[in-house]
Amino acid sequence: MPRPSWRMPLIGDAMRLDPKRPVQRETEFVRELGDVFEIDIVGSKVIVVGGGNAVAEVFDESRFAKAVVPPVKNLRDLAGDGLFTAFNSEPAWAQAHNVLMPAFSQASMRNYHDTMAQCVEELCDFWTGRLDREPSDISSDMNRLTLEVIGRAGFGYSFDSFANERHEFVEAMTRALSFASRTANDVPVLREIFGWKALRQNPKDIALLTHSVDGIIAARRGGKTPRQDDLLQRMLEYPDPDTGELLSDQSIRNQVLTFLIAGHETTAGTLSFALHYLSLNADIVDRARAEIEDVVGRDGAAVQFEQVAKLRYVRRIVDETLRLWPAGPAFFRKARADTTLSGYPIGKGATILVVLLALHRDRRLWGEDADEFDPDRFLPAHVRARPAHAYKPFGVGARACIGRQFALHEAVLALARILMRFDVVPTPGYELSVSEMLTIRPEDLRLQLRAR
Ligand code: MNH
Repeated sequence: MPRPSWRMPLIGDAMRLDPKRPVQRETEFVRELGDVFEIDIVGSKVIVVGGGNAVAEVFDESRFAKAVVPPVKNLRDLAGDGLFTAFNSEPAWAQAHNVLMPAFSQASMRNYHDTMAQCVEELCDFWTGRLDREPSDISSDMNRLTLEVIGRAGFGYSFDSFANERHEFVEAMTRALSFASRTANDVPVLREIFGWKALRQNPKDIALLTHSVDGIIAARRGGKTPRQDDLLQRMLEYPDPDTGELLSDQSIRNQVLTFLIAGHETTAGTLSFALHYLSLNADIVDRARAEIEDVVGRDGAAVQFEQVAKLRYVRRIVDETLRLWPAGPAFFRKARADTTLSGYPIGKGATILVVLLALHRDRRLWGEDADEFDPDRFLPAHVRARPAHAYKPFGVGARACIGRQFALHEAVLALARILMRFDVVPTPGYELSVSEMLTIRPEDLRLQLRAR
């Protein structure tokens, strides 16, 4: 199997990887080394897959499954056996999956729609109050929005994101995520030497996060916050149909932490990238607005639940954004048994990293203009003409994203409303650079919002 050149004793390829932008570095390796190759991070070997038929093989659930390895495994200190970080065999996964799946169906989005719409209005009002100031820090504002949405729609809890400049919960979460992400493919000895401050801070952050979440749960249990038909209520009241058991307190805490982490950074990154492209493409904005006027009307009316599904072009903007910059840019799989991959023999349990960032720009699947932003790639006829494995921003198999409908509904609604209320003006000369912290986001993206 191919591998990067200049591999060193003991530390393997660690020096050739980029701890700050690991997935973007691996994407460069795909260009250099091909669809399948191996990297060695201080003795642990990872097979990297970035395109071609190897991807279709690895997506086959009968031969491969999700692997919980670092950096995802590092998050277990925080979210334990919560849905995202559970090992496939852990009973808490199946139980929580059974209880929560119905709460994430398309129809269930009706329950969250008004809360989502309310949060989007608050974002727009927040921007309106600052129109004369310097351009907005888009990633940070999108984080406010998505955290507020998952907090309120999921658990009836507000972070007061549009009132607070800083929130200790958000800061602790950001540090904890960055800790889990940074310690992924660096050299352990150097981490002890240079990372001592973060090593001491991390347990404190985890304690604060856990404590806050326990507070949210206790408030609902004790009737201090109103009962509403949301994710939290479901976890407190609905037994797993298979076992007849309610989720344990520990499991509910892990799920709440999981949703706060998995449910906000990803959607925020997606919205930020989408606004970046919209700021640069007036023709795409015009087409989106024509559709929005058609579906919603032009009198500034609120977007209704049923209208979101009709905003097909806005949805294609989201789809295309998730192609170029899949918010979760890579995920891990493992071989269920001794097998072969692209003809190479691999052992049972071998770890495989699927690099979506590379797959989603594979010229053989997307053409020579694969780096261009073009929502029409997601016209139904074009989607049908591509193989199913070409596009997997929400992962594959039993462990694929449970929040897909939630994220798509929120993203389409937010973009529609933003385009109704504002012109999105780029900062001249801005060059997109992308930072990674398990998820990806545009770095220092600033846009001017002008009221229409
Ligand atoms: Mn989400 C799993 C991408 C939004 C909750 N999510 C995954 C996986 C990908 C993913 C990829 C699979 C990872 C793996 O195989 O290891 N998720 C996204 C993207 C967005 C997103 C690109 C937004 C855009 N996710 C959301 C939202 C929520 C959420 C919103 C919750 C409200 N995601 C999850 C959970 C899992 C997951 C929970 C783990 C599911 C499981 O393993 O059962």
